[in-house]
Amino acid sequence: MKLKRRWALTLGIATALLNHSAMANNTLEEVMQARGLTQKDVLAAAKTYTPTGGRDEYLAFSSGGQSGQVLVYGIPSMRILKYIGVFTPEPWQGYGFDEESKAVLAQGRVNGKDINYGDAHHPAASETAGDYDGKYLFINDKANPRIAVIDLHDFETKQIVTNPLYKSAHGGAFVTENTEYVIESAQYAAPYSKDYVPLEEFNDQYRGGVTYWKFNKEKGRIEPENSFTVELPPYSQDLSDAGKGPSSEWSFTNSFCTERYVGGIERGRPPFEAGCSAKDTDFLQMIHWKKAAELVAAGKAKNINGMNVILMETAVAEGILFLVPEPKSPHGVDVTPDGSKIVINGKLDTHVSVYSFEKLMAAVDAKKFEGKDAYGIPIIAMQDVLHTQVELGLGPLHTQFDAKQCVAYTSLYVDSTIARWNYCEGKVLDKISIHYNVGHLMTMGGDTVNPDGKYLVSLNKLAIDRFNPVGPLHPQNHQLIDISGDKMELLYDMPVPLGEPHYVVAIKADKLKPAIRYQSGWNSRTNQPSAFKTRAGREKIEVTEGKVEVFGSTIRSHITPEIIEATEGDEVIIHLTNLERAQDETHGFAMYGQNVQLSIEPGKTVTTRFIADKAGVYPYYCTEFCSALHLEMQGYLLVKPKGYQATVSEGKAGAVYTKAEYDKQVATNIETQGVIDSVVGFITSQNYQDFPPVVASVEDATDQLNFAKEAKAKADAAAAKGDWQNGALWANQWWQYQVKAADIGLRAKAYLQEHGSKPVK
Ligand code: CUK
Ligand code: CUA
Repeated sequence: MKLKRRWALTLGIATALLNHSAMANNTLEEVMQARGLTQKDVLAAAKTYTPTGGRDEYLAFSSGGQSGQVLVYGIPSMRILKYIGVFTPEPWQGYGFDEESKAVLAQGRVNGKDINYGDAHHPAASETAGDYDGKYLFINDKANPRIAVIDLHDFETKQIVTNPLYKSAHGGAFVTENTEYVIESAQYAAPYSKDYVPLEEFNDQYRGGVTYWKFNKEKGRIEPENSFTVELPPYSQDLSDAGKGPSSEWSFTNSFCTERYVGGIERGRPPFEAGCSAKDTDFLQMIHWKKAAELVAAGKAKNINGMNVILMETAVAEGILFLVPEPKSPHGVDVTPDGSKIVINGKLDTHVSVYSFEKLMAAVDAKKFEGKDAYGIPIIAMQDVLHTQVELGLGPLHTQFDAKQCVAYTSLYVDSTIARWNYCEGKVLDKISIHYNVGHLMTMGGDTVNPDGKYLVSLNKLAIDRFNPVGPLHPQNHQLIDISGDKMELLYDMPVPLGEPHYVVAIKADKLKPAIRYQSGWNSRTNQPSAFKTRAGREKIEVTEGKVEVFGSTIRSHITPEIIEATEGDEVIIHLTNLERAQDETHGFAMYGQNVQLSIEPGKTVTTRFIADKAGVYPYYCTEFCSALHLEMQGYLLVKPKGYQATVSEGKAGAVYTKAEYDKQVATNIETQGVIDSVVGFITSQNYQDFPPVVASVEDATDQLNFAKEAKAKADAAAAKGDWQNGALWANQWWQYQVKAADIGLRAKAYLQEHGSKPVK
């Protein structure tokens, strides 16, 4: 509907411009009237509409909330481009179905248990010098304290690390200025040990913390052995942010429930929510991570559950950990682009508080503290470091920044508004209503040293009446807002039908360099050549006692092998390599009754493994409509009962062919060859070498034509012997290869025509 509407609008705009009375029944005015659109609506449509083949300026990477996935969409079109399976199996991508990706998910086991979801909150884009470099994305799982690494070269999850200390983790993922570390802080305090510890020992045995996961940029992997945690009191750590510029060696983490209140109405105690917001202030926890890393290197950390831990005692003695009171139950903590200020959003306060990093350092240097907490951590007085406090409205949650100097945007959850304000001068500039109850908000590059401004996305918790009703569970609503002018303007509502996204980051599209194929025979999860890769014509099946191992391939429109035989109880292992080079020629592989669903992108090698524990017939086929003969891309796994003796001879299967059918097929093939010759003639008459996708297609088509030649030779040989059965079958196979070659060739031809190829002399 949306697309149609937009087409109609564009047609309307074009018509109005050209003033074509011949198209009078489709003028912009008429469409606007028929659909009840205002001028403002049409302007908003024109600002977001992206014509066919058009590209977005930004790619947004949104948390998929409880779906444990990441969503990718374009800005300003708000078109969804991809879901990336992260903490959760995702069948389309074969994620959690092939052995290679199962190995990634297995890294996320908690106490040996598979966890099949994640509560994804905060994606973070890798940075170089404080700006997105478009290489990696990280995201946390709050429920099962984990961090995942996604490679933006192929938009796949490569690694999951599980925090061995925490039982939940909210304040991640946030990266330091050069992605030296990925920050993950705890949330609900719990003992570091896996043992039972009674709640009565909360103050002494329960702990929080901030973990700094060391990231190896060259390898694209987190190194747990080089990572460390700074132990914190059992305050509920909330959001974090890494410093920038002058503050880049520090990180900041909010907290709530510094009352250390333990609820339990079952025990006759007032509930958590009452006891956890009793005090007027909670604590901002600031950590000198650079110095903390030096302490770890100097052997001052203790190994707990395999993690380097700097105990609070050490952190205090070494002067790397400080507390600053902040208005009660704060939520987001956001460092300004220049790194000079820290904005604290007070969930239960109508103000945002802006702390000065310079003042913080002055207090640290002068050792000017107003006291210590129960764990001996020095407390810096709020009034000593406050730059300003600004009254914005009810429920300020998160802040992001504009390209314009000193301009920030803060989400107001209770008020359902977004405030634009000046954090240098401490004044409100503009407000816009959103629908409804915004959590995070995001401006383009809004958490980097170099925000672009331009657009703002409001991640609304409730959608209530915005969309067609779809039952009691509503989608979330991401609202796109134009922030380029003096007044913020709402442009678009995008329903998000997949969990509750918490945060999203938008990377300028030209910073991303995604691949279109893998090197042939690639294990994408380890980023290495697969030990199980197969080249064309080298496919094989190895049968050993109790095991059938297939080294197969897929290429339009054929799965090799077409028949796999096993005996009941055998372990069946199937490795498949997609031999295609052409863009977007992914093949799938699904099999009846075995929970097998693979996605094999060009060049990829994947493996499935299962026990054929029941005798029977198991058809398999390709699940991507890859060519005109996609439906014929099929085969059978035949699982024979133990000790099975054949009673039917092979020859009885299928139809019987005659000379007439052989002749008819050959005539068809000659005609088809005519079509191929004309396509090849066109392509080679053009400067096709200048178009890499076409070069790849030509290679693929040449392969198919070579296969066709081999099949033709077999057909000829059979015919020469008067064997019309095999003659007709091989003639048909020859035609199959021709069809594939023609299909690839026609796409290449279309590509050249669309991309303005030129004749070569
Ligand atoms: S949290 Cu969800 S709205 Cu996890 Cu960053 Cu604030
Ligand atoms: Cu391959 Cu359909």
